[in-house]
Amino acid sequence: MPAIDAAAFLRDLHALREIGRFRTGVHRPTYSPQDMESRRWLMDRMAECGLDPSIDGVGTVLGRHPGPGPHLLVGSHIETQNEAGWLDGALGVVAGLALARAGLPVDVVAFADEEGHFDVGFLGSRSAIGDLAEAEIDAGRNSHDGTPLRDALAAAGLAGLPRLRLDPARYRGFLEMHIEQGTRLEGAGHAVGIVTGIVAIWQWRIVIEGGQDHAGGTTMAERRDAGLAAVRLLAAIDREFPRLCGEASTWTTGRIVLDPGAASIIPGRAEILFQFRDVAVPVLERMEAGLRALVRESNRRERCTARLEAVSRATPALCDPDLMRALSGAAEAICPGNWQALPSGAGHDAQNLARIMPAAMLFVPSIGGVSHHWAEDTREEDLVQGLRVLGEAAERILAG
Ligand code: HGY
Ligand code: MN
Ligand code: MN
Repeated sequence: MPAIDAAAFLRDLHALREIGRFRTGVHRPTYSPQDMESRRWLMDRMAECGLDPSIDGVGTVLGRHPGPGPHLLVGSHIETQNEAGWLDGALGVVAGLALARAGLPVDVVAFADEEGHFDVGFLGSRSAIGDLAEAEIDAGRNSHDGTPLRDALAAAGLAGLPRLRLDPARYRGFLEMHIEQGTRLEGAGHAVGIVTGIVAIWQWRIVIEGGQDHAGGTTMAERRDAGLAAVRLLAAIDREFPRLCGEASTWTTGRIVLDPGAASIIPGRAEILFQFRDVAVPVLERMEAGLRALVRESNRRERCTARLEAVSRATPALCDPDLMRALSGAAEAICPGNWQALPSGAGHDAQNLARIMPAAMLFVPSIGGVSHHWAEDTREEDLVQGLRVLGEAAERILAG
């Protein structure tokens, strides 16, 4: 068992929580001043743990272990959703610091923009595995306010820095510790989850053009109400998708913007951010075909025009069996019977790392399953016990 310093681990977590604090959570959108402060904070902690820190051209922070291999790569992300949780992402990075502090030969990484504040999709981890063209950065926009990604990188002082490219030969694999962001572990009374597979998120933008007009003078028969067309299309999706989906598929409309958004004006334009998720590509393809058919049907029936744009399509991943065996062996040794295997309904950087090296994830319970909300939380004993399982598994993998 590696000599884990639990006090230092918790101290780091709570210190990071104070950077961009929002109520009991954190507000650290990618490249915001508080996000860049957290990246500098992380680089200082990496140096303290004996790692050689660097930040790359899209803001990914890597702490390289100076010693001989074999190595493990351990990490996650440290930016957060807006006004969201203190553990989503941060837990996996700070856990990596704790393993380095315990003397394990690990590189620690915080991949930039896992949370998709920019519409490139997994910007940092896709760049690090060599799956991001410069043209995608040129075209990237902030998903909330449309700021060009190039402008955001320049404002953050990252323009012109080289982009990290991971060498898979350096690593036995990638481990990511993360909160579950669901209720399975808590519901089963288990303290540790060994992730079997990670869903892909297929993200869409649907733009509906109607006719802005007077809310009173325009009769119901002649108006072209983009808002109503949007609501009818989303209702049609919700009726049809249960017929097309897989056992654990999800679909979510995260945002509907009506323009001009005034009480007495018929909306001439509606913009929808819609996504669906599954761990199997054939199911994702079936849902895409269904979505396209429903958009065509809307254009047949409505006096408005709906346009479907694919924003990003991630790749689902199955976790590496050998790494999973090390994690479950460590869990059985440290908290016998108090763990289970389960799929991830959330997307994670690990699903990209799995494309170039063995990758696996360890979950700890989320209280009430709450995440992507400032009330997100996990019991400290679960955080520490999960870290001990991660450390034991890392030691087994490195000794293997
Ligand atoms: O949305 C997700 O699954 C991830 O937390 N960004
Ligand atoms: Mn996350
Ligand atoms: Mn998240």
